[in-house]
Amino acid sequence: MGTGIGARVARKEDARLLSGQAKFVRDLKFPRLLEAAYVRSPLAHGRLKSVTIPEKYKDRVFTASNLSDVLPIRPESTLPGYKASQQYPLVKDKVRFVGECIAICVAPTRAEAEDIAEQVIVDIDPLPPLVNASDAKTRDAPRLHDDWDDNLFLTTAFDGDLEFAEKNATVVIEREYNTARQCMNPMEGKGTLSYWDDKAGQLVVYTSTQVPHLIRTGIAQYLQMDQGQVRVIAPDVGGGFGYKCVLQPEELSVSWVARKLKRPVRWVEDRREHLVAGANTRQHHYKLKAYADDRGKLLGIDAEITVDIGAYSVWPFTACLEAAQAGGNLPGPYALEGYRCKTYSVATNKPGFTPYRGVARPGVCFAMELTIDAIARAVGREPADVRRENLVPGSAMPYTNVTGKFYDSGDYQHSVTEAARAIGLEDFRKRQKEARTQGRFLGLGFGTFTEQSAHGTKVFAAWGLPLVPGYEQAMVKLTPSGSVEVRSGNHSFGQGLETTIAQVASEWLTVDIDKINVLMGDTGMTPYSTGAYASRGMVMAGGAVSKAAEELVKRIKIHASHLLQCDAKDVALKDGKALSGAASVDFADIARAWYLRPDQLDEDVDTAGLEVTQGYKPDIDTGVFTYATHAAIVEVDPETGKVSFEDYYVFEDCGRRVNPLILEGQTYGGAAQGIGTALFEEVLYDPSGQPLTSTLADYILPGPAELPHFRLEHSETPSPYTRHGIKGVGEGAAIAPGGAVLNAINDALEPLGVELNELPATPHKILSAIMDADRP
Ligand code: MCN
Ligand code: SMO
Repeated sequence: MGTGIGARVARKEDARLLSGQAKFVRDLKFPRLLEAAYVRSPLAHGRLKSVTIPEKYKDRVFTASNLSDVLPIRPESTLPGYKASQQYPLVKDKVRFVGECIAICVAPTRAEAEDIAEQVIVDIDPLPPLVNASDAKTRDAPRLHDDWDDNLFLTTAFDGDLEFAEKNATVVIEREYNTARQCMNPMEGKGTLSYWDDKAGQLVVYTSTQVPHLIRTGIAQYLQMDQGQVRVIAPDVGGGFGYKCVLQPEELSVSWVARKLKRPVRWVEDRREHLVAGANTRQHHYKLKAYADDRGKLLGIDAEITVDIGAYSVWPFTACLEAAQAGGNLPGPYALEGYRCKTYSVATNKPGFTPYRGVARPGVCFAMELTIDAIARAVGREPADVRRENLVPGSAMPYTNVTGKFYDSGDYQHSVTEAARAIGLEDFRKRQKEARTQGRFLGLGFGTFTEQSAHGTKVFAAWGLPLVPGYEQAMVKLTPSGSVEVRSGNHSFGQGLETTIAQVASEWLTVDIDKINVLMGDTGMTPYSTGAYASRGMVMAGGAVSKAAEELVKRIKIHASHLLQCDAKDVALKDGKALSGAASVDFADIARAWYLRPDQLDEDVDTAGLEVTQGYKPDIDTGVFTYATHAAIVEVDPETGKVSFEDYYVFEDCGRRVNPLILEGQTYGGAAQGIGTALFEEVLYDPSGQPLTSTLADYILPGPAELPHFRLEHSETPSPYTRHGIKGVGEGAAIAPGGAVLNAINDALEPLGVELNELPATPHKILSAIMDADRP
């Protein structure tokens, strides 16, 4: 195996990331660099009447009137009934959330730029703010977008048949569920540095992004430039989580000023800017009715999902992605026949919704998993059993579910069995009983989900997004000194792709990953890729590297056969050498012959060379499905509302694992974020739309002390449809904790008659629920 697929090797990138050698946007040094600060809207909703700039700063401050040649960001969707929003990178006429950019100010230092920003006076006529989706949805609510006839980006309906369920159900569960608005808080905030390169005739944009090639398209489109005039480089990126897979308005205004002034300009988001203007994800409301028989077998679900989108659609993923995914994924891993679902994507005076690790599924998994437990309580059975009996059985794979999802492989029921075993279900029930007699409240909760990954063209098209392809290209080459170089237009921003695509190349080329140089994230020197999101990087970029490396192996063998005087089919590769019997040549010899000593090769040499670019797409267009069950044991303190973890176990299957060590990190990190979603994180607004959580003292992230010791096991069911049987997994672990942890809390507090149906379960909410339940 060496350092190939399946090897548990440390990450290549850690040498620089852990020693302070990494270069983030903030670390770049350029002569004559100007730093940018923004004048941001102090109000949630209003008409911008004027922006007054002190005379001496006229050439340092730019507003929408300067950027008149920049088109507004107007993400398009092909979904019927979708309404597009228009977002000018600097507000032109109407502010729609607190923190929206009104003017960009530049100076040699950020502090000076901020001082200038403070002296710019904005005059805004306030309009009534729409802070809640439920208010914004009403007929007579004021309009956020003047040319719309309501505040709905989109409504969708899935009209399945519930007749059988309604007739035969002995148990009907009705619930409302809420998930909170969140921000993603990558360690490194967003940041962009742009300059005009006269020699190349290009605008060069360094930006902290997951999707460099997409950002080039976006910048060219909205600045009305040819794509050949734009080069986007993603340097080291300190986490993305979805926040960095969309075009940010700042990327446009910084680039415009850099081109205008012919000077490098940089903006680096600070934490307050992130918490205010990046407060943009996960806020769902569910109204759900579930039908089941007396054993808890699900017969049907009737759901209404409202997503509080905020003011604008993001480019390119639009306001539609969340609701389209929510409606399609609510049935999740369950074999459900009757399904009806309506979704509403509502415009409100908050920042626009961005995909966040798991996209919609943390919400739907929460709603579904709490419903399963509510059914189990209603029929008096063990939730693990009810869950298992409702899951798609392994014998039914591949399985097409009620919303048309094609589950390619796996055994979902087995994941519950394993989780129940590992968490010690039977023993726990005894301990729980005993603890109750001592006034202690222990609870156990499960969360099971599927994670669609590496979706194909068709899947994105069905979500209204035809510009996202289900394929990818990569280049693999031998350099003149015989070392291996991999080039991918995808990017590595914490999830480890830099190492794992090297492992894929290592698998074919038998060269240690330390000797494989991986170049990523620069549109100027990599094949086109839409980037890493939707857990597509490993399958897509890994698949493309695999195909290119396979072809390179063929070519290496042909050239080696000339040097070894044998038939190409008798050449084998081992440890970076080509062997034929006892004779061998190094890759260095082969590369030298090709690049520097062509006289050593045959006259009819194959001119295809030692640089290979290949494209790849999985054998199906519907994505491949990873799955997992999370199990949590908690203790709830009824006096303080504090939740502590006794145990947390994850059983996961993401097909063939490329790097088990990285996967552990992915799972622990994702689950930590999910526990933030479950217990702590919540963006709050006052009735005028002012954010109340604009520092990390108000917006609570979990730290090591709040997290459990995670235990993790994998099974490996290779996907029959991808190279090496790999499935994507980067988002997965963030999906289940909301459901698993709240089920555990509700299990713990059952004797008090408490059932919490809202995220996050803060101590305050837990105490209020206990008090409400106590009330006679
Ligand atoms: N992997 C593996 N074997 C597999 C599948 C994946 O070893 N069978 C490993 C690979 O190291 C790969 C990583 O897991 O680099 C994630 O792979 P994949 O599921 O293909 O996801 P992407 O490369 O497309 O990464 C994006 C994904 C998403 S969508 C979010 S959101 C997220 C996530 O990854 N953001 C992250 N994980 C993150 N991890 C960190 N540290 N930072 C982020 O911003
Ligand atoms: S939210 Mo991940 O970048 O798909």
